[in-house]
Amino acid sequence: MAESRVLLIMTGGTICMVRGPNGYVPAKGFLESCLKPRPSFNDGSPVKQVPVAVADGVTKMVDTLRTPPSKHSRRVRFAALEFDPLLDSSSINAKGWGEIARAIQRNYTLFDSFVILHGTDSLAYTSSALSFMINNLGKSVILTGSQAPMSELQNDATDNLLGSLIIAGHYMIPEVCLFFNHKLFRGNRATKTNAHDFHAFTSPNFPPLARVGISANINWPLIERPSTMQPFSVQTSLSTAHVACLRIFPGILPEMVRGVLALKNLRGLVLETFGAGNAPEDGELIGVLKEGAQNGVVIVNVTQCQVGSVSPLYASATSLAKAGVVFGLDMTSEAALTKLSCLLANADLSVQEIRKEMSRSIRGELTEQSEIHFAHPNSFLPPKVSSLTALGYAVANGSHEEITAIIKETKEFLLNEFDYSGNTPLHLAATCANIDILRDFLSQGASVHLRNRDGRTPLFLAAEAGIERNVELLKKSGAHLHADEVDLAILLLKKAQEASDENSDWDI
Ligand code: ASN
Repeated sequence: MAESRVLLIMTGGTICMVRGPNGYVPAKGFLESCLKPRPSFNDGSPVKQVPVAVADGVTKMVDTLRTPPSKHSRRVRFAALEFDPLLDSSSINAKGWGEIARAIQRNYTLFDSFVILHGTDSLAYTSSALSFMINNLGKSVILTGSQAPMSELQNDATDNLLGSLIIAGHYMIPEVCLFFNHKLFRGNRATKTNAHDFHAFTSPNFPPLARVGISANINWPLIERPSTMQPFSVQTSLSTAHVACLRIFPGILPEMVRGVLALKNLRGLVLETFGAGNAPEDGELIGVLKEGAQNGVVIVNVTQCQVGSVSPLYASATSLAKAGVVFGLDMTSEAALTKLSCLLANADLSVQEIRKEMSRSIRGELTEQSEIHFAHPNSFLPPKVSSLTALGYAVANGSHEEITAIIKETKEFLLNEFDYSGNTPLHLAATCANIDILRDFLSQGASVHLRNRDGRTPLFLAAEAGIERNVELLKKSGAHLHADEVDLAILLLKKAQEASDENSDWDI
């Protein structure tokens, strides 16, 4: 039966806490003490160990657990990597975000996807930060936590973790996501809006990417996919020490803003304004902001309202823009602050370039004005299956023109769908002599990590077919052999070697 491999990265938070004399504290050994005794996380199969990269160049064999089969006849095998010390998330900072990013990077080729367990207080900051720190993500990274610990009888930890594992183990959603209370949100769109209920997070300006009930309902058209043929990489440093966040309020004094802008080393400021981006029409206040912008501070305007965008609707917002304050449109403060910290840490970007990027969507974190579409009332979706089949034939015929026409006509994203034989279009293109088809699929965001019915990646098929150019292109786009394929590849290589040795004996 099919099995996915997921790495749980435990950073702390309520989900792993137990009662102590002074209140809840994080407890070590979550897998062993909380998950092993629970049948939904442990099907009771014999212990199996898998390699986990625990530090640079250091890999350790660790115990795993496996879930019972899902509705899709798939089991999810998972190992856990625990941070030391475990944190209440109110204490996390850029150093912790760097550690999470590095843990994903080290284990990227060893696992199908990643679930990060984290406290809820700063969860939206961490999920936003990671979305900007990770480039060309091809696998799912899902952050979750809980409002009540798994050690309590009534908790939301079981549902949140199981839902995250099910999504991570079944679907290739190449985004940093936040899963909570049956909903999967884009990580940089979510915000904590409730300190008490299980319904702790919302995504005010963007619909959930998925809802999980009896079955999972993924909103595929919303999923962002990498469209550059670059392998996965991470940026592990952030300039959080050079940014600040300031909330405008009635009666705010220009000297208060001046005080913040005068902070030594300040390079970025997120200004939380009223409504559609307004601040008091106070000449001195605007002058202070203008001076800050002229001194090179990137000042970004986001709204204090949960729903809606900053726009030049009112003269007040326009005055701020004229003073050099950048519109952050409908970004959350969490997204604005972490994006700014990430961009400021990139020495290749000028202040001007950073300002431009802050109004542009780089990870789906804001809605650019041009993205607001209205659905055509008569729009008609052709059946996915027939399009996929037609696409399969076109790839087999090497007919690039036909492929372009099918993709253009089909409203749904076809490239990560499995056809009747269990292959995605990328699997078919991997063994096709026309490399332009492969290049085209990759540049449209086809996932290099999906495995076909036999558990093979497109890279494996290209190598097996001996098409070197396709192998190189897939590798350049971040493809690697899945852990299960490596042993088989070694075996095949050995066999091929033996066969060629036999042939050469015979020749002699
Ligand atoms: N203080 C906890 C944390 O953020 C809150 C939680 O996880 N529910 O670590």
